Amino acid sequence: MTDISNKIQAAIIMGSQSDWEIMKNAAMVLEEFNIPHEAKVISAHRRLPYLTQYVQEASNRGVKVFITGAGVAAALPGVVAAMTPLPVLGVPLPGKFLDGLDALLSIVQMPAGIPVGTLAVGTAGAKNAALLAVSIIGVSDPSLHKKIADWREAQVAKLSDTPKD
Ligand code: RP5
Repeated sequence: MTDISNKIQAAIIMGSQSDWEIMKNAAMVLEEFNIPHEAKVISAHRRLPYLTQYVQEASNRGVKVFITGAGVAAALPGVVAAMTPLPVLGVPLPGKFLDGLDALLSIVQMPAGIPVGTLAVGTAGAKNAALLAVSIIGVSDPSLHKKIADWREAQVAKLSDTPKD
């Protein structure tokens, strides 16, 4: 996926290639807002040393927010949050048996002290994680802040109060 420059502002990490179908929705939103970003598949339980190295290096490259997605036991978001004081957003992904309730509880129930900002299960969560990342980056970027405000207004402008078939 996109690696616009070596200096990224948002990093998407997912636990498995099988997560990409949903997590690419986060990447699409970041692209819409022209946020330099990249996406990586790095499992916390399969490749912990590489995950540690990547989070450190991404922080040194100027990343401002991590978007993490994982299914089932879903340790990845909490592990990333343990490695950095930067904001970490977590997207629970549906697995084969519990439709993502397992991942939701794994990610949302972080003990006090190491937070993960947990979004909805699945595609809505992936999109909202990226929108929240844009808002976070926009706190120190007035033009981006205005862009997301305008984007929201445009969303509302599309609404109709007349039901259609
Ligand atoms: C998690 O296990 C991943 O985030 C993925 O959602 C789930 C299944 O992974 P695979 O067995 O498809 O690689 O760690």
